[in-house]
Amino acid sequence: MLKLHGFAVSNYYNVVKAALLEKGLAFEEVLVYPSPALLDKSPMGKVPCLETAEGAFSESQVMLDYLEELQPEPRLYPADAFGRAKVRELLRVIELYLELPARRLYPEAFFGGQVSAETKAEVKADLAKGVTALARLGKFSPYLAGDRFTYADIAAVIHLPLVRDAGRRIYDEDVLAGLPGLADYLQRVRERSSIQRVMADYKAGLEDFMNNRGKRS
Ligand SMILES: N[C@@H](CCC(=O)N[C@@H](CS)C(=O)NCC(=O)O)C(=O)O
Repeated sequence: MLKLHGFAVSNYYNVVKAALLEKGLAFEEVLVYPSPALLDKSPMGKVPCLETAEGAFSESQVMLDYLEELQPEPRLYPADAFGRAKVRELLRVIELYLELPARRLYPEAFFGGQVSAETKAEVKADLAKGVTALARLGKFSPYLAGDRFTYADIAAVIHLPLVRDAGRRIYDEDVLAGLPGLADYLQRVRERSSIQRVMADYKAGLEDFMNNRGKRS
């Protein structure tokens, strides 16, 4: 059986977990936090990593591709090559130009640390560019890539609220305001049972994550 290593508060872990649930694949969750002990399964020591009968690998977007090949139905990429490229483009934009810049704010936004004024200014400019890119690409009608639910929606519903929350805490403003209709869109996608389950597990895992954070680092 597939084993998903990571923890329920990790947004990248949750993207893959929602994909496994959408695919209806059996999987086991292995609770681990990022650490050098993971290096044999995940070369950066990051989570998630996915363990298969043939071995383990890392990187959530690679896992999404793998799951689509392993179990083509229900399809979470469009059937045509161009449609798939457009969904992958959305996945990259969300990760590289929204989640990764926002991640630089997380130490102060969520963990009681401090982020310099310079970093805050850089991130704000980067996020503005990322939002413009996503506004150009995203259809939000009713789904991010158009009329079908895809992996892009899983990434959006999990990563974007985190980006927005970090922005609110640091700048006291909605950094995603340039994405019209986002609130309704997120509400629509959150109705899916896969996302409900991931959100419930997130809430249940949050206390343990915060309580043990000091002990881990
Ligand atoms: N590009 C990676 C990002 C994974 C990632 O950043 N995971 C975080 C947890 S949400 C992590 O392991 N952080 C620990 C670290 O950066 O060392 C993916 O898509 O899987």
